Amino acid sequence: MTDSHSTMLLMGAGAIGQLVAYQWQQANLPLVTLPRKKSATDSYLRYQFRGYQSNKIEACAIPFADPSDISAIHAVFIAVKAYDLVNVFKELDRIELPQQCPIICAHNGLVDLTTTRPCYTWITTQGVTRSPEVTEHKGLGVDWIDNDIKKHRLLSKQLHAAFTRLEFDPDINTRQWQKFCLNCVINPLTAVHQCLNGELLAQRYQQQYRQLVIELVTLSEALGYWVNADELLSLVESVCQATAANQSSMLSDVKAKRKTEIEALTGYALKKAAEVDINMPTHAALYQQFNQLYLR
Ligand code: KPL
Repeated sequence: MTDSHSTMLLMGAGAIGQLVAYQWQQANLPLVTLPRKKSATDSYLRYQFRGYQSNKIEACAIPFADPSDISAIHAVFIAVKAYDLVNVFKELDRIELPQQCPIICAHNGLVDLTTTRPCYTWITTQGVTRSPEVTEHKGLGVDWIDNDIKKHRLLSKQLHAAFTRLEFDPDINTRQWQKFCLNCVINPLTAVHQCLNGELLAQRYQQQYRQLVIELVTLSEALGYWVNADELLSLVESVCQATAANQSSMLSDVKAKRKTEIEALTGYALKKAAEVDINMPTHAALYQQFNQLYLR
């Protein structure tokens, strides 16, 4: 599947970015990335990766793109936090990436993007953990991508080859909204209570997460998404069970003193609620509590 225009540009090499890079490179597909700092001396971004249930850690490397590589790039995979998206799009303009190049966006949460570039949503339930030493694929999940990506024939073939559990979803917006609702419950709650995902199922948190679910269902209806309260509740509970020993990405960000995705989750839900004149008191209280604890 080699072609002079078959290279993927990866923007964001955090846990999900490295998982994507690892799988793409395992399928022998060409990948480049951009250095985070202009002063990078190495010509590769290096990372250590342990594949799912593998007993070996592999030393992996993604070459940095040089100006002559730009014309070979036929797709971009963006795996940065929601608040960094604007900067990534500026960077794509700066390197003069052609406007028609398809962009896959895999961020948690929602932002109202203003780009005119063709963007395709990617949703994942893969469990990946990252420490300074190694990134590990710990939980085998599923990936979904917007079915419309199929119009890019070569890219679709590459995606099939690299991601064995990838599904092409004709209704990706609904799936993205459901994932958003799920993250709006689990992420801020685990962050303010400083608990693992599984611990949220304790009796003392039940009333709070049920209330968060009910308010999200009201918002969903007002925005035209079909979300059923019982289904969302059982989705929250099953994800807490399946990822019981995991720290949510937001709790990890809080603990590492990194910027969090609270604005792309609770902040976005409250913004949309205000637009359609709906009250979300439990989310508003959680947002306030979160900001009192962590806003710097
Ligand atoms: O996506 C997640 C996250 O941590 O961001 C969940 C589903 C909550 C799993 O940890």
